[in-house]
Amino acid sequence: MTTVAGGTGADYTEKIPNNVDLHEDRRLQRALESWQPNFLSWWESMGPTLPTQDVYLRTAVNVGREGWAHFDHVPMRDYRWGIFLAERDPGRRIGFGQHMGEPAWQQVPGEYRAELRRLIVIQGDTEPASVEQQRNLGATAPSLYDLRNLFQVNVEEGRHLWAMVYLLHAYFGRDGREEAEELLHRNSGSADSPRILGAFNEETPDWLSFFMFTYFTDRDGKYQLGTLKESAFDPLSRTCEFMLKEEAHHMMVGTTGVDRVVERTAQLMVEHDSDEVAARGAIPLPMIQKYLNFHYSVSLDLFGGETSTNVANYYTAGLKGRWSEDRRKDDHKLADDAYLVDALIDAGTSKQSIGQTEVSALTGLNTDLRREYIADCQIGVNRWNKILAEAGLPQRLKLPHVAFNRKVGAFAGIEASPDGEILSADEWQHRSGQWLPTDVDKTHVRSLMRPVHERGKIASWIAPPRNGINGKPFDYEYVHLA
Ligand code: BYC
Repeated sequence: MTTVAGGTGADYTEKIPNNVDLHEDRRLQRALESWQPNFLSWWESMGPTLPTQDVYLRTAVNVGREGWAHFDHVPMRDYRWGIFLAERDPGRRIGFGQHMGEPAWQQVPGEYRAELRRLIVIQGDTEPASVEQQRNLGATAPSLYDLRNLFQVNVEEGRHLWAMVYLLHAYFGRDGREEAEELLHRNSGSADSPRILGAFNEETPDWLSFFMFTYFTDRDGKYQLGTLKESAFDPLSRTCEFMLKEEAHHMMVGTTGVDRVVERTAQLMVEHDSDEVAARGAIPLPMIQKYLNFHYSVSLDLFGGETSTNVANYYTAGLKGRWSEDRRKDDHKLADDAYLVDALIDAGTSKQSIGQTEVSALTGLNTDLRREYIADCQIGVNRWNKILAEAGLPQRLKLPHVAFNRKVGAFAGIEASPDGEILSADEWQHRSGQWLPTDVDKTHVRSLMRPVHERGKIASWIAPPRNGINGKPFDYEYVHLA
């Protein structure tokens, strides 16, 4: 059956590709049809600013193991933002919490409605936020390959917004529809109606920030989606499972993006036997370290407090699990377990120190997830250090201490150095410029951001990628500019 929406003449059965039998639910279809133009006008006004004819994009067309994605040059406005849930396992049972062993929920239980809606709204809010943060980057892309990757990330974040909006519309009635509208009204960095989580109100003004963001902040997305994939609410679980597939590309953009910046810097350092690469059009290692410090610490905040009753309740109720829940060798209820979390010991006294304290395992679950994330972040740092080692350089990059530059959780009230030394406000004021990007650093990085929109060419501050996209060479015409 083909449904044609009044007025626009758009064929929505075609326009909203889906594997949820949308055409069988006219009420839902109409609700999403009326949200779609609002989404498109948000995309026009808050999405990528660089005018393009078309972009070589991957579009999700199915969820199967083979051939879920289709590559083609498409005008971005015509990208087919679809609704895809991983296939349903009819026998799926809840894997943790007080409902463990019961069949997964196909509807939202009344008693958990508010919490589930809140989790979905927070997740949904981050997706358009990142598109807003990245909207001006096209104008300074270091190559057509990078430009295409930026746009790929952007359209997929748009699709992830669709995924959450589908859940809100399909399962939360009128307040779900209202929340879906609000997702388009809040804006990154807005004074009146900012995005919900801190990191999504920061600027992404240059490509080093973009690569750090896709490495560190998108990786929070990977871990949060990983916990929501465990959810007892099956539609949420299935949508997150499929989102994780797309997320892998965003991780790749971040990891290889930073690889290539480090590689270029290392090349010039070796070539000129000097650390002073700024004048040679590259980004000095200490500056890379400062950007890393900033994006990592801001992303650590996205895991919430070291101890949290919210997360304990989410877990017990079955709404949000742990990373790799099924591989954990415990009772998956944790009611009697304890866990060591990072903490400020003797806070507010002269003996104040950074250490650990034992709490109930349930309230420590944000720390548990943060630690999984930190271990994963370290893998990237090891990669970058391998590039430096292979270039014969002694310098190394490093993740700062978990207490460094935190605005949320146990360390929000103190200042700590990247080595975990507690500092007075004065010392912090005096020394933070050694660890976080200063105006001088930002000005240098921005000065390098001159667009290279010519096929096969690349900016001075970054090495070309080792591989192109979908088997295409680096000098492929990934984007046709308008
Ligand atoms: N900024 O109990 P607490 C992604 C609030 S990224 C501002 O310690 P909880 C993506 C918190 O809401 C993944 N506020 O923490 C990446 C609470 O407020 P109320 C996004 C913050 O609730 C790149 C209060 O502080 N998905 O997908 O256990 C590109 C006390 O919180 C922040 C999710 O996050 C902050 N950083 O955990 C595109 C999953 N942190 O209740 C996409 C859904 C905490 O006092 N969200 N607060 O009003 C959650 O699971 C949890 O809400 C959080 C916080 C992990 C965010």
